[in-house]
Amino acid sequence: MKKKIIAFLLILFPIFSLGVVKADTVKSKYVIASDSSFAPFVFQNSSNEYTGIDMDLIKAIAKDQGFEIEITNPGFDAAISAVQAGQADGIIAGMSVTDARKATFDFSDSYYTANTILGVKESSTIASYEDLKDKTVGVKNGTASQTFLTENQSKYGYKIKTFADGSSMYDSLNTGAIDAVMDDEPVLKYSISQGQKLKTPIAGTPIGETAFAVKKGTNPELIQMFNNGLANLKANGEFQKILDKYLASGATTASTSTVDETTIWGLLQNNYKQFLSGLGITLALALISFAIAIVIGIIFGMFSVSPYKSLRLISEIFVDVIRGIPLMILAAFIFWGIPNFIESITGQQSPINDFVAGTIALSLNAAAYIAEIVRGGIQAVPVGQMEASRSLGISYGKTMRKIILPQATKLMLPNFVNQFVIALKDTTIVSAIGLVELFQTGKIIIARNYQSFKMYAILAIFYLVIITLLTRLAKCLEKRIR
Ligand code: ASN
Repeated sequence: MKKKIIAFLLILFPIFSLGVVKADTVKSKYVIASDSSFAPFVFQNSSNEYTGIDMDLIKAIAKDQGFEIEITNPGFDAAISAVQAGQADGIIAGMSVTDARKATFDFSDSYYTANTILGVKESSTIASYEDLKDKTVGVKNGTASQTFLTENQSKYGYKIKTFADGSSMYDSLNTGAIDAVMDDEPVLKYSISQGQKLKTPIAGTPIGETAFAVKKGTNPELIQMFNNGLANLKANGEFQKILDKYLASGATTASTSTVDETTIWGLLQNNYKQFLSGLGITLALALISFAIAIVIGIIFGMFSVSPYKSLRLISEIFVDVIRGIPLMILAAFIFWGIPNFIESITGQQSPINDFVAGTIALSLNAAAYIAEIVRGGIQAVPVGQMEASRSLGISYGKTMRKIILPQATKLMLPNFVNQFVIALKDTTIVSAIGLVELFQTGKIIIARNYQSFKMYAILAIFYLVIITLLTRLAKCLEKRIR
C-alpha cells in the first residue's frame, strides 16, 4: 500500500510542478505605477502613505517572490501612459481586464471582479439611465467606466466630463458641477461606507476581472512572479487577510487621522512635510528651468537681431514652434511621447525622469519668451546708435557689448522678473505628468480628506507668498544692476 501511495505521488509531482512555472527576477528593481485615489484599492492614509488592497498585495507578492519594487502613484490614466512609455514596468490599480486592453497589455491572473456603477448625490432624483438625459456624468480618463459611458452615450443622451483623478471627480459631484459619476462598484460603495453622502440607484454592469498588467510583450517574468505569488498568498490565507483588512466592517479607513483635518491649522499640521517637499520641487523646477531658459533665450534673442539671415531664421523657427505648442503638451510629449518613440525604433525602454522632463519643458517654453524679450530690448535701442558706432570703425560685437546691450538690459529687466513669475506659476502645469510639486501635493491631500476649499486656499496663499517674496528680491537685484 505504502509503495502504491509513493508511486502515485511520484506521478502526481511532475504534473503539479508543471503548472507552476518558476520565474526569476531580471531587473534589480521593478517600477510599479498605480492610481492616486481609488480606495479601497489604493489611497493615502492619514500619515500620507499609500495603502489599500493593491498596495498591500503587490508588496506581499514582491516579498513572497523576492523581487524589489518601487511604487509611484500618478493616477490611473498617467499610470497607464507610464507603462506604455516604459516609465514603469507594471500597473496595479484596480485595473479591469478588457478585450481592448489585451491588445496593449499582458495581464496576470485575476484577484478581484468588479462592476462599474453610477453614483449620485443622496438627494438626487436620478433613478435610471434614462434620467441622465442632458445631465453631466463624470468619469476618470482612460478607465473601463469611461468606455461604458462612451458606448451608451447616444442611447441615453448624457454629457461626459472626464477627470484626471478620482478626487477631483468626487469633488465636482459634491459641489454639484456634475450630476453623477461612473466608477467601480467597490470604490463607490467604499466611499459611501466612509460617510460620503452618495447613493447608487442603478445596479452595476460587469466590466470584468481585475488584474495586474505589464506592457504587452515586456517583463514576462513579472507576470509569472505575480501569478506565483498570488497563488501562494491565496493558499496561505494572506490574500484573504488583505481583503478583510479593507473590506470587512471596521476595516482600515482613509480617515483615521489623529489630527482634525477640517481646519486650516489641522491641515497644515498634518501635512507640513508634504507641503515642504512639494514646495522644494516647485522652487527647484522654477529656478533650474529659468536659469537654463535665460541662457537659451539670450542665445536665440541675439540670433534674432543678428546681421546674418540664417541665424535670424533659426531663432524665428525656435520661437514660433515652442510658443505655438501648449506647455502641457510639450511636457507630455517629452515625458511620454519621446520615450515611446525611441522604444518603437530601438526596442529598448528608455524612460525619462519626470523632474528632468518637466525641467526641459519649462526651460524651452520660457526660453522662447525670453528670446522675444531680448529681441524687444535690443530693438528698443535706436538703430542710429549702432550705425554711428559702426561708422566710427567699431566692430559689431564691441558695439553690441559696450553700447547696445547695457541700455537694452535695463529695458529687459522688468520683463525678466515678469517671466520668472510666469515660469513659477507654470510649474503647476507640469503636475500633469505626475510630478509631485506643490499643486499635485495639494491634490493628493484633497483626494484623502475632500477639503478642497481650505486646501486650495492654502495653496493659493503659498504661491502668493512665494511669488511676492521672490519678486521683491528680484526688484532689489534690478535696482542694484541699474
Ligand atoms: N477599474 C478602472 C479601470 O480598469 C481602474 C481605475 O479606475 N483605477 O479602468
